[in-house]
Amino acid sequence: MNLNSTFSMQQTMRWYGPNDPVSLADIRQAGCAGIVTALHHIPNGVVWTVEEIEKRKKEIETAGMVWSVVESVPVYEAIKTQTGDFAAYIENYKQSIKNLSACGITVVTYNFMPVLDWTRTDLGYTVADGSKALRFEKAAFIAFDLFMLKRKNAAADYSAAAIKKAEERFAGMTEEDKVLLQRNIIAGLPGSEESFTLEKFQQALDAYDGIDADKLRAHLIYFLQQVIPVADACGVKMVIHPDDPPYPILGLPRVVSTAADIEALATAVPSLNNGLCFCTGSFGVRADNNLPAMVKQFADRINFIHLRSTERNSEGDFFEANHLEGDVDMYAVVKEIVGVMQQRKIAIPMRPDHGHQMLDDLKKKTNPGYSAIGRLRGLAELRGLETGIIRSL
Ligand code: DNO
Repeated sequence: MNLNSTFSMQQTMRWYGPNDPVSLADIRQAGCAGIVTALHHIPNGVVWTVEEIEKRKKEIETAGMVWSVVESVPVYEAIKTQTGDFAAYIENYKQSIKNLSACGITVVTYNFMPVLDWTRTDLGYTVADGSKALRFEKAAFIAFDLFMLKRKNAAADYSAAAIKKAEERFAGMTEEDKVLLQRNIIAGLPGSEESFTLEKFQQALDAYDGIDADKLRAHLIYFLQQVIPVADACGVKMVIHPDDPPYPILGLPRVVSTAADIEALATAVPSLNNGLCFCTGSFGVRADNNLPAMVKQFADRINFIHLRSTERNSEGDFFEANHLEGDVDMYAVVKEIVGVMQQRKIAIPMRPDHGHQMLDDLKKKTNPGYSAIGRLRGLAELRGLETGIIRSL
């Protein structure tokens, strides 16, 4: 097999901009050709100007890489609830897409999760080897919902056994544990672009009164009907990131969790620029998501890949495992992706998603999930896996 004629994933890492403790130079040394970033300093809903985009792009290029993917242009909450000035926010969104395209940046990630982006209860869960991982512990999450947020009718969402477990969990928490739990859930993980106090959080939840999954899906489809024609006209691939975790939380609907969800979006807005960010860590939390089959099913729409694994238990908890361990069959997924890239004759950008805090990084202040060394380990393993698959074609 002539390796020059094969397509392999474009290796990238997420970079949070000039304040990220991991520098562009670090990412380059990890072997990356591309950067995944956003203009985090621009408030949600405000247009990204060509000037600001160009400035960031130059910084990346000066460091010897390219700005491969935007993650994310956030979707303003009013667009999800279809309230207030939402039409104006959609116009702003279109303008940002046009401006990105004018600067040659053509893959844009977004999500449609109400209120919260990705959610974890524990940002420093020590695994067997001493490194630290991110974790979602159901009992702690339910304890937050029932006894800290005290959401109305929340108890109706959980089984008696789950409530009992949450009660016990809560009784064992110190005040410090409670503060930390609340902070982990609502103070905003990196990239989520939102941060709340308990009171503001309840108000944000209230904005979804009367919005069930069907309604939220209709709002998402409306958004796509507005934005995808613009993406078509300026050659931008929009990629939606799945829900994390991939099921409804805190009484909020979530509609990007399964193959059926993605299929519904593709049917409603068939353009291939209505694409998918294939995140194995998010989809992989559900045992009923067959990841290699999903890669096959959405082969034409996957234009960005997050590779990460999680390990579930029977209680509904999960933690972020090493990239080649846990419940995701990474070999099967990457093999399928390699096949898709040969068929489509393109290199799809991929980033090692999250990583354990380990070695020297244990002594440093790092963005949860986005420390240098853990991601470097993940990337190195994934690179080796892909090389082995390609060599054996
Ligand atoms: C977490 C990320 C998400 C993702 C957004 C995309 O690590 O994968 O925050 O960037 O959901 O809009």
